[in-house]
Amino acid sequence: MHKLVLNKLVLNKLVLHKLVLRTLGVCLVAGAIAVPSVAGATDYKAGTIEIANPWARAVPKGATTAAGYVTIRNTGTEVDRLNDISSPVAAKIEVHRMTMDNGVMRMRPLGGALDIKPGETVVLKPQSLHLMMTSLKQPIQKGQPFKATLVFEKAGPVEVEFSVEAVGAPGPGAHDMHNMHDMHDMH
Ligand SMILES: [Cu+2]
Repeated sequence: MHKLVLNKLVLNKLVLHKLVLRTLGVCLVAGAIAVPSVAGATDYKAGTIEIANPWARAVPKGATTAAGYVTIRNTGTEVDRLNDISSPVAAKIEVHRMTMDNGVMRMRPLGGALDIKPGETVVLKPQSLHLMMTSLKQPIQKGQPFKATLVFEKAGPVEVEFSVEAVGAPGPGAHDMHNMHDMHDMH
């Protein structure tokens, strides 16, 4: 019963998401549900910047884009800025923002660097800020982590490893929604 209700919700969101993206002609990201988990944190530290939970969603075969998520905390007293992200898996990675616009979910590049203010924790998560990897150079497959480098204005470059969760996974280490893939193929 619980599962049925959840599946229906997910399906609705997938349909909406795809329709919107198709209409706008922007990049396609695997369907999203908004229940991120904080389990299985892997922490990195550089200067006053702390990075936790880098993870990405696996994408179906042939997909050219994928979304990644990460939590960034600034424990310092000055603003820092995420200036660049790169990874061997994608030609380009940018920060995207997802917003509700008249009841329609849209996403677009942040347009400029991502600021992390003193004492602030910026959470990139499904249906919110995310890392958009485009022109994938290799498949993003469940259980096959990949490396990426986040370059901060003050903290400098930080190499992190992204875990890869199932297609449509709500968060890192969340229980496997084994039927998501089939549902994704339905439309
Ligand atoms: Cu995006």
